[in-house]
Amino acid sequence: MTVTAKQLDAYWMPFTPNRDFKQKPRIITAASGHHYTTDSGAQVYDMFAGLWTCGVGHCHPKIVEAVQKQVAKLDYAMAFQLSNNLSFELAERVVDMAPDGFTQCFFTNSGSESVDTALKIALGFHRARGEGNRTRLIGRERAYHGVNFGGMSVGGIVPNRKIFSANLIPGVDHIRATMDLQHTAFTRGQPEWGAHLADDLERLAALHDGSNIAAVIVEPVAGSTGILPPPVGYLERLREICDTHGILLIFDEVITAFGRLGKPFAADYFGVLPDIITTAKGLTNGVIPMGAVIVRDHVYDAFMHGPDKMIELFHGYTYSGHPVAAAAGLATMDIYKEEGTFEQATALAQPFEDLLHSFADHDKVIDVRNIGLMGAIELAPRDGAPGARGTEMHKRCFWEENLIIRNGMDILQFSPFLNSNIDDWNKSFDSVRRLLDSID
Ligand code: PXG
Ligand code: PLP
Repeated sequence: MTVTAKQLDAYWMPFTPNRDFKQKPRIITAASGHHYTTDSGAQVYDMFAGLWTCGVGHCHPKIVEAVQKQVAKLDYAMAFQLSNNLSFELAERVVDMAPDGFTQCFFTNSGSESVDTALKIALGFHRARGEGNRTRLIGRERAYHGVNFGGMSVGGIVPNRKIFSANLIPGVDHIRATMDLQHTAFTRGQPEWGAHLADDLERLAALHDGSNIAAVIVEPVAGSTGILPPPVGYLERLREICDTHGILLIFDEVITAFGRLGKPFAADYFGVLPDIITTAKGLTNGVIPMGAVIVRDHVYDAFMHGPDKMIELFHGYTYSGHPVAAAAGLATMDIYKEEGTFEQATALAQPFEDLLHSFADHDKVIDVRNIGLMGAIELAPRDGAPGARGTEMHKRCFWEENLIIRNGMDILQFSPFLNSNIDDWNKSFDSVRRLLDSID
């Protein structure tokens, strides 16, 4: 092992059972293309593309070169009242790729920061237009919007909120999650059932009066809570209700942006236009931390009033628009275009769906869900031990099959590369089946 006991002890790992992990650590020391190398030299196939991050594969030579060059040329430049050329170049590329009408981009360093930035922009937008009473924020149950206080508050994951219950930001409500296995189990793509759940927003608008609501934030496809594609008509209905009441619609596209559904954004895929889009992950292929909040012109324009020598939005990060991250982002945008990454992802969606749904009749499987290159196989929990079966699958895939899959409790999740080889998938799903047959 490359890591000493003292080193292992020193690192408090994120979203990981530390004591269990440190008994038998799973440590990656290198990566190339679609494989990791472990500290014992094993080649492991990555069926999660990093953590939804590395769509075009690991250590893509074009990104590596861009980062190496940039770090030697301009390592950092003050981000407030000064900037670097690459941040502007990347902003232009991102808004050009975004749906029509998206005209500005604010840089952050992660999805969590993008979400909190978007919520602050929404509140500032209404205040700037003289509607400072619009302060309520609406999230959804079973949503993940990162771990900062705003995102956690609009999020809907109980363990993430539990110990902070008294400190979540005030004035937040949640609409219901869109999934109900009784109606939706084993659906391929978007379920027919569930558009009516968007009417929860109408109910909250009636309760609070719509004129007090600033924004609604949803993941177009809920990702980390187990791949929940939106019911047919659901996002359209949300948009409609937002329009009726003057509420801003925020799509949290930290996972879905940059090709995961075979389009630049989920907004393109579903043909529904939000007012604000949050991104991270695929913006730089995960190589350097970076996120972006993309807004439509009316949102930016609302801030561009008042004394023109004054800061319009009192918000920003030391590393907003970091030049090395921007270099990674620019190289990533080049690759998406030159390699036709989104077209590759589109072509892979059907074979991916078919492979996933070949598990539908397995006796341990209670649901299979998929859209684009996001997929989940939900296992029946073991009696009295929810999550145990899923966690065992994750660990045994790694140790016995040299394969990375992710589990959220008993939901096995798959986020393959946008430029995957189907042969690798066939092997990977054979591995999953072998283990699923053999575990309790
Ligand atoms: N919003 C969404 C929709 C996300 O998926 C975040 C915000 C937060 O991003 P950062 O960069 O702050 O982590 C995310 C992140 C999983 C998993 O298990 C998903 C995420 C992160 C970690 C694990 O699916 N998504
Ligand atoms: N805390 C302190 C003491 C700081 O000086 C700063 C930034 O200057 C921050 C937090 C915020 O850091 P960042 O801009 O990297 O988010």
